[in-house]
Amino acid sequence: MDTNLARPQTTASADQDDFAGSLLDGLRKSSKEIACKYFYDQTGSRLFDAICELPEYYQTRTETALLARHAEEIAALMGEDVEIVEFGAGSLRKVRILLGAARSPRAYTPMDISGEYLCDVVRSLAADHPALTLRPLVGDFTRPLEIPVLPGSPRRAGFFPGSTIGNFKPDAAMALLRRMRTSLNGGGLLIGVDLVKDPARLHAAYNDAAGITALFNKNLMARANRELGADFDLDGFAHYAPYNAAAHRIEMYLVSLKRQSVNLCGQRFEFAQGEPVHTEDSHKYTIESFRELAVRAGLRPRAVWTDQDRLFSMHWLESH
Ligand code: AVJ
Repeated sequence: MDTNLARPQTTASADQDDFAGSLLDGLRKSSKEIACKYFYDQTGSRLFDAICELPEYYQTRTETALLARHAEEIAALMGEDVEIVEFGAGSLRKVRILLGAARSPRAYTPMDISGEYLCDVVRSLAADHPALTLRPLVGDFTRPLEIPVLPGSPRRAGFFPGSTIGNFKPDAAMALLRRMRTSLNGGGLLIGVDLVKDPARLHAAYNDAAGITALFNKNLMARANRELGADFDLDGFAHYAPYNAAAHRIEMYLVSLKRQSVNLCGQRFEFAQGEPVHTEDSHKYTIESFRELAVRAGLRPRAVWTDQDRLFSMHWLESH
């Protein structure tokens, strides 16, 4: 058995079972919606990994290159003996770059809502970093975050890559940054943020030619069929992801292609022809507008890195 691999703990805030409740609530609204955090079951996490490899989806490769290029400088800002806490850890590919440069990191605490997936990826990280203390936490980082303090209470560095912050409306993003700040006990936060740019480029990233993003979007309904015995007709809905320039965000929908009804948990839901179900927002920022948001959350922007084409940004924010 791996000695450094703690069994993934389920935080008090874990709510994988809440899918049914959230779905029922969302479909009862006059503007139907499904919360985007439910994308990430095992299937959805793997589909998201496939999105990250798409030619149109510049975000992952741009951020990974930024991390690799500035790893030494980031490691110096984080300091020695740090506990790296990752919010929404996913595949762990990016943190490997950080861990490679970090100065005798004390521990790595990845948090993710997808428990099975987290188990898989943490197991393989453990094999590559046998001396590192790993503390996978299965849970929802949007809930109040109580991360148990390690012996010796090492300084924390938060890691929140991938522009996941973009899934929150600016006020909610600010509130989430505030909660993260609290849970970091005075440590800093390294956060990746997608930037505003040519709408055509943004549109292409969420409307890929291979149709993987459409599958990812429809996985919400496929998941309801698998887990809750719902009878969504996946061909009866279209993936639709326009860029709303006035709100600086991609909006993602599943649009009903016909008048239809769907059975879910013993209830019938009617969909009009052309009716949208909102599934995700992905907000884009300028470097300045994101810094303003961070300041409102009580964080101090200390460093920022961006690529030549200004596609993506990484910010180091301090909390003391
Ligand atoms: C993981 C939230 C950053 O908004 O770009 C990718 C999710 N949705 N394609 C994003 C996503 C459609 C992604 N985030």
